[in-house]
Amino acid sequence: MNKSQSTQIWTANTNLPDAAESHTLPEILSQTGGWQAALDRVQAEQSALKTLFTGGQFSEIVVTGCGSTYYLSLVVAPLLQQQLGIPARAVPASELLLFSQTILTSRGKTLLVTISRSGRTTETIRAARAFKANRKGSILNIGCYEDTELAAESDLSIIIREGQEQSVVQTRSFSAMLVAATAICAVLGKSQTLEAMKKMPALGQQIISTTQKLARQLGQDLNQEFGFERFYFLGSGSRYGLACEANLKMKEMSLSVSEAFHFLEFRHGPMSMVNDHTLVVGLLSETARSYELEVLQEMKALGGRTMVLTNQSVPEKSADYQVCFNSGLPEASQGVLYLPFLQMLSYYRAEANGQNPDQPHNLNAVVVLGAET
Ligand code: F1P
Repeated sequence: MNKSQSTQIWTANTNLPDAAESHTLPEILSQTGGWQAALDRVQAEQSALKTLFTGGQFSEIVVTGCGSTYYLSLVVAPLLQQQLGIPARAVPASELLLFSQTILTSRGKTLLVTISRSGRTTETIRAARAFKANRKGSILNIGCYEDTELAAESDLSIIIREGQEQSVVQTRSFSAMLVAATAICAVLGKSQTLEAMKKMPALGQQIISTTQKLARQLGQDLNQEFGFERFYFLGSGSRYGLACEANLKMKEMSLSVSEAFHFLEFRHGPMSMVNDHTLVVGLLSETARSYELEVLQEMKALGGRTMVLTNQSVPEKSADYQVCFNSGLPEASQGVLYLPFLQMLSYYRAEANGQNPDQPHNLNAVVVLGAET
């Protein structure tokens, strides 16, 4: 594919052979099983969720996690506020643990939503314990493992075992927990989208099978055709959390230079980094689509190559490449559809960089700290 080629909407149905025996790629390719399990789990817990939420009379919601699950919190908090009409914010568990007075108000009760694949991350456990000891409200936990220290602190746990994975990097777990959180928003917000969400696993599988080739092409940057050296992920609203997660995947798996920004923020300085070895990946919204497309057109004019992930296709002048969902889902439920391509992009970049995405440089699956000082 040469530089002059315009926007590609990839529909080719290709299941590329797994180039290297790894956990990460099979986990990415099989993730929609976890989506279905998440929907089933939330469906089964609807009454417990409604009892917890209505019983609590919460004046605010705080969503927390660490690393990937903090970024997942950044996706979920805007959805909760939008659908439930009460203030909701996302904070890293370390901030909630160490600076709770800057986060929790003394007025009213707080619903704390903890998100943790393992349920064993020390900061998240300690933050939940302190929240509980200070009788600040109730705790709703979302994770992938039963009977954990975090679950023991929680009033209700939504656990998706099918999200469990061998790889250190979160892929299948992240998307399963996001589907669960999105479904919880629908249940508590009394919207009808839970029924509409039932088509998500099939949609996700279709996205995976039709975009794997593009992800490999761009990720591996075959023959240095594009010579990508920098990756920027842009997202507005709840998609900013997805941009942060995509950035983390690119870093964790491939050790590439990458950053995430709110879409329009990119103009305010960071775009100085754009050159013809840059890929700017826009996670397009429906709400701010026209503003976001303008940013991408400007980045193309600066020499960057651009790619959009979008629910409706975009004009060719706005992007060199696009992945189009055509989901028929409301914007608030589309978040998980962005993930498979972004995960595959980082996986293939890692392969090209000779990195082992199963066991990223310097990282462990769970951060367990020593005794409290
Ligand atoms: C969170 C965590 C992240 C890290 C990586 C592995 O663990 O350790 O900090 O970025 O994604 O997971 P958990 O609390 O979700 O189990």
